[in-house]
Amino acid sequence: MGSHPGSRPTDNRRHGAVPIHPEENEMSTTEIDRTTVVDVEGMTCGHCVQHVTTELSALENVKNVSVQLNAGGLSPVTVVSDVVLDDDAIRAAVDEAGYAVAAIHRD
Ligand SMILES: [Cu+2]
Repeated sequence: MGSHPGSRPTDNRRHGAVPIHPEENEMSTTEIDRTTVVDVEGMTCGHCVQHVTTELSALENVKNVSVQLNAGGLSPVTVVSDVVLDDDAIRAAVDEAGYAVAAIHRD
């Protein structure tokens, strides 16, 4: 260590000055997608899907919500997020939409 020739002024030249991707410049340090599947009870139509999607999408760190409507049964709702979601937050959101959480599965 410390035995560099010291006579190389081009040591800090840049590799073409590539700009940082502007959209990745937010506050995401770790980009690991977490998938949570929530079995929601009581959804019967597209409006139900809309309500649940809206409420879950409003949760912090949620990136994507997709509902597989199973009218009259349990509809699996897949929630993709940056971090592991809190069960209580999920239940509260579904409850807010007017439905019940039957189960929460994580990959
Ligand atoms: Cu409905």
